[in-house]
Amino acid sequence: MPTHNPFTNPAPRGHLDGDFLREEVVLANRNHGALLEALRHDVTPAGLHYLLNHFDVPYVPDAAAWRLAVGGNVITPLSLSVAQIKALPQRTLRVTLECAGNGRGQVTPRWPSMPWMAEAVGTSDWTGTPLKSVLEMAGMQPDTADIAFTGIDRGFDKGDEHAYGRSLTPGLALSDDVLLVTAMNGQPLLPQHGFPLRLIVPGWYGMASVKWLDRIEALTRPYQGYQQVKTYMFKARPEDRGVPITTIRVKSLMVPPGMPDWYTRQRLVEAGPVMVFGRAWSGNGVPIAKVEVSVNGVWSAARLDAPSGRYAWRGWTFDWVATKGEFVVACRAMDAEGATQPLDVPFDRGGFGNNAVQRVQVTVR
Ligand SMILES: Nc1nc2c(c(=O)[nH]1)N[C@H]1C(S)=C(S)[C@@H](COP(=O)(O)O)O[C@H]1N2
Ligand SMILES: [Mo]
Repeated sequence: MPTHNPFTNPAPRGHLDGDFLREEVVLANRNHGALLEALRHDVTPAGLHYLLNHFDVPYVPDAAAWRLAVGGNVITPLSLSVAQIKALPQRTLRVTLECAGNGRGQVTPRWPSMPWMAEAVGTSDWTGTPLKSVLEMAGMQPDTADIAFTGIDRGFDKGDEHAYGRSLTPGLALSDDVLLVTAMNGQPLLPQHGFPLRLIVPGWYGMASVKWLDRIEALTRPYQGYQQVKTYMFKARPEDRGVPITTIRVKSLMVPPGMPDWYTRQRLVEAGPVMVFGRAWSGNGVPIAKVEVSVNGVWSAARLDAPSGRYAWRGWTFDWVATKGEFVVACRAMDAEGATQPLDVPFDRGGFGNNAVQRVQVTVR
């Protein structure tokens, strides 16, 4: 292990309002969001999918040399090439990924980190091998309590040096739908999305879907990696122990109607019939039950498109007859368990899980 750590005493960082810091702007340039108009695509073209990379995107010139180690509390430790993993039965699942920090930039006061507004979401057809097949090949010892997944990307956060890693309980890891993925929308993974191998955990916020995966380790105790226990916790107060962030909260977004002003992104719509289009999704495979649209505070039901997969967002449309004036258009989804989006931004210290309704200011002429 390296001994020298220049970041053990990081510069103090605190909540703030107003102007974005230089550090936030740098993160926003590295980690782009989806363009909201791209919500139109059932499957987000890979180049329009949002990105969240904590450290650097690894350079992997030779995928044939990649090995996934499966070890720890297993009966048979494995070292598998990508070709060996792909030779096992494959599945494709349409999955909506959303970053747990999506909407952080709208929380007040705001935690300085990746300052997402609303755009950290996308849907892909992910192709891979069920994780279960590989875990069964290795054989989990019966006292396995947790399974850790580590990528090759490495760096520091709050003075803690680590490779990006997360864990799943054996129950979830052995479910049919968690995949070891090699392709996104029928193409090899792009470098920034985890080439050559990543995990996809459908129904969970994106942090669980570890990219550049090179090690799986069965543990007899809960995993204590930085990204598992030091962040991705809901906290209202600094002294809170925190509630681990898991599955995606119900949410909807619309394609902002009309045309934008380049700088302010304010919208202009011509009077007359306007079709408002959007998407709605929830976590853990829970279906969307209802979407409503509000025009200046009056809510009406939107029409839902047919579902396109248990873990995929659902399209919706709303016919608005726009008349001259100033309007705030908002949308709100409810899932089949009755969870609905809050009207106000929920406070969380790290700015996680903001699923408040989206509001778009529109001028009709
Ligand atoms: N190895 C590794 N995996 C990772 C991350 C990372 O920084 N390193 N970021 C996670 C987070 S927070 C999210 S939201 C998703 C984003 O996936 P995408 O960039 O392919 O959209 O990847 C997750 N997997
Ligand atoms: Mo994320």
